[in-house]
Amino acid sequence: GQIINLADYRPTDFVLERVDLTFDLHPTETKVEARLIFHRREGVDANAPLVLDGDELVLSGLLLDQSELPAGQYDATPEGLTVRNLPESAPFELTITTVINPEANTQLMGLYRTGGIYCTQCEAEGFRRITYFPDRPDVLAPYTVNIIAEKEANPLLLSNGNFLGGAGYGEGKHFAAWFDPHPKPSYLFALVAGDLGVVEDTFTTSSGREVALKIYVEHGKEPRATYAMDALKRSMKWDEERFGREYDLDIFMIVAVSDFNMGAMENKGLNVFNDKYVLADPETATDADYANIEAIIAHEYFHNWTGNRITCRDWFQLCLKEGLTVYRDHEFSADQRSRPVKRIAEVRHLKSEQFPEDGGPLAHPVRPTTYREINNFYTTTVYEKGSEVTRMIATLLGRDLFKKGMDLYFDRHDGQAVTIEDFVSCFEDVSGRDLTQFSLWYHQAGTPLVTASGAYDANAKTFTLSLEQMVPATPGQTVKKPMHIPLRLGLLAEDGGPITPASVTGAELTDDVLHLTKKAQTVTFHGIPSRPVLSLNRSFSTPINLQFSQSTEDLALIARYETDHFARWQALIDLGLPNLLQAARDARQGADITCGSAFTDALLAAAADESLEPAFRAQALALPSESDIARELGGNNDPDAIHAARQTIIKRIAEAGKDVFTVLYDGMQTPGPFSPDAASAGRRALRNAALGYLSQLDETPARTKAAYDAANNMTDLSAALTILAQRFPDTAETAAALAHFRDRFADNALVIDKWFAIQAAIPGAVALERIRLLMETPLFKRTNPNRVRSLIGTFVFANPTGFGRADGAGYNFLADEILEIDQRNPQLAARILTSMRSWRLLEPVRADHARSALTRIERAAGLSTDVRDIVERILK
Ligand code: BAL
Ligand code: ZN
Repeated sequence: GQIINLADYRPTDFVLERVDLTFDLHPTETKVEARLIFHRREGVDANAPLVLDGDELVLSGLLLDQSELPAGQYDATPEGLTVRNLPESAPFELTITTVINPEANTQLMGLYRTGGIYCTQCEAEGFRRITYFPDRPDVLAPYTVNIIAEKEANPLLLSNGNFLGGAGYGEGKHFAAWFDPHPKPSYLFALVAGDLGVVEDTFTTSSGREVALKIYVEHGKEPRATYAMDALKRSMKWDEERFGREYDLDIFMIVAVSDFNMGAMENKGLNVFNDKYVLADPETATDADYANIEAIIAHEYFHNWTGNRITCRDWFQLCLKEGLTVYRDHEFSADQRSRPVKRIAEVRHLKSEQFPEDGGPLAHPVRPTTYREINNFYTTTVYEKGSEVTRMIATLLGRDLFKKGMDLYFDRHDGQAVTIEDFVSCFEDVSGRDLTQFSLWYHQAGTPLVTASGAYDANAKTFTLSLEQMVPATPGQTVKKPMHIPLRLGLLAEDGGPITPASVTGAELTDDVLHLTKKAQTVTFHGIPSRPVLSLNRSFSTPINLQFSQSTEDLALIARYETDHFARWQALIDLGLPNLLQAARDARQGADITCGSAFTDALLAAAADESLEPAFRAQALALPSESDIARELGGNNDPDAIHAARQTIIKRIAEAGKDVFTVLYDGMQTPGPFSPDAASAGRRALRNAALGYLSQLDETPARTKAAYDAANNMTDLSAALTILAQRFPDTAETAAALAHFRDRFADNALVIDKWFAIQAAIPGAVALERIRLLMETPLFKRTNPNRVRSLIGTFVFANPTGFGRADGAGYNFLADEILEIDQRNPQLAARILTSMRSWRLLEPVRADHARSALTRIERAAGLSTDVRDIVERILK
């Protein structure tokens, strides 16, 4: 794996006009014939050869305009095909034959087999594992695909675009032909063949065209695909209404498969999904599963315009489609559900996953300029921070101009492969605003730190806000420039009502958006009748760390009266976090742990406040995780001390809130048949949060076991089982519930994933032994990425005391597993290894163990580029 640099980008020497593929499918010997029509790009040297990408390929035939080539005219290796002496300007046809082995493809990139069906994954560079090809996103062409396969085993033959026709093919085979008229890059190619059940529906677009909708799942699972179908139809409608985007083929298909590296893939007209994000029914799916399905169905569908119709010029531009499409799916979910609750969940995720990435050795800009393995850049920075940057453009421009800018983007670039600069220009052109400084959000890595302080002058009736920004150094970027930071804010009077300043000097303020553009800036609000309480970074308008000392009284006031409910939640976190941090420091020193009553009072008031949505109250009751606390502590971290501290504070909250939690647990029932709607989900979340606190006061598992026995849906069942496992791990009741759960759902892989994950998260040093035993059970399947993620992934990402035990055994286990998984599936191994990204924040003894384990991985023979790239960056 050599390093690829953005600065080296240049277009291909040859233009690809058309692609005609024929697959003769066979589990171990699939023949692929690719007929590619090229012409030399104008101005390109007449001697320049055609160079195509390959990965583990063997060439078994090559024709130029239907004639054999002399051996000297080409070179083929597993990694590439070079053809010389090609026509100077006339188009020519290259016919390339390769034979590939789908059964042996354990990387799950290219064409592979899962659950007896053929399926593909080509993003980012999987197509080159199928045939030699200019496998890069700026090479767009229409595709015709012919699929030949044994009819009985593969009644279904699918590819992108519209169905052309099919027929028998003799010897028990049949064939089907598909044509995709929309020029596309190879990463959007897909093929699926096999025997699957289907859920069908139709959607009539705004201009009156009828689109056939099909979701393919394993036979017998059709009833579990109806929610996904509903989400798809809502997505199609929403994209028409909100962004004016209509679907453009006669058919839209989704195929659910059980072995998949990613969540899902937006192949043109033929999305392939990890079945985890398609299948749901009340008995087997949690409310979180339903919400994820809705979001990911929408996300992949929205890619049809942001990604497929307009794609990326090169992989450095990945955020062009991903950041934008995440923003679009966030907006969709916010419209379908509760906007503030959705925003809280997004920010929680951003802070837990992206902030540690941005603050550690894997930090990279949203639009990087260099990479060694593109698979390692499908990160929360590209996706979630990329979405935040898009959101900030919308904040800076306002809703109408943002819409205009998007319209211009769709008009101007439809059918093209473009860059972030092209995207940003559209918003500059519609608004007249210079976004040069703002664009640093794409180019500078690291989470900016904004320090704020305020002073009220009663005589002058002014409130002065001093702001300073600092962008921390990140790998490869030591010197940073000040950014354009849009801070939403509000001023509250002592009674909680809003204060509107007469005027503002020192910064641009548009509506409630303050523009921080300098390293240090002093802003004065005039005409302020009494000391205001400042609510800063409303709705998390900008993804920063904010240092702003506010009194507990001011925070409590915000928590109680802010009209922005996100800000209320943030104030509760800001009240609680200092207690958690101090408790962790005290626990490390062996000192007593205390917790201020201002925090517990405010938290319990919110929990009991019936004017607030239950889902919001549940979010308030969910304290920052142990990893969140570790990140905020920022160094010398001892997972055991953090765990002890957090548990003690949870217990204090439970004691102070016993009555509140009892009322919630008894009263927050969801009567009637199960419904996955957001309001019902919120009630379940709040009731289960109450149960979690009550269990802290219980001496025995009786109450939680009763909740487990009474549960009539997966949300309540898995919540009760989680509480049993966490709070009462070594009891007969927990053992019985775990066994019951396993036996009841033994034939449902997605639920068994939950069974593994719940056990993998049980804290304490004995966790590792539990993991090893679970790996011995017949239910553990190394070949299935979901299973590996549910057991090993949960252990290393979500069990800080078990994984980070003081003797380093957890880190050693990880090293063994990474080396093992890497043999089969490098992408999965590299992803799991990122769990070590914050190892330098550990206290010295653990940090030493972590370094040894990482060094062992680094020195191992035969590492994939994926793992080598991550381990070297983490150790640097
Ligand atoms: N393009 C990879 C999967 C996704 O982000 O939709
Ligand atoms: Zn995406």
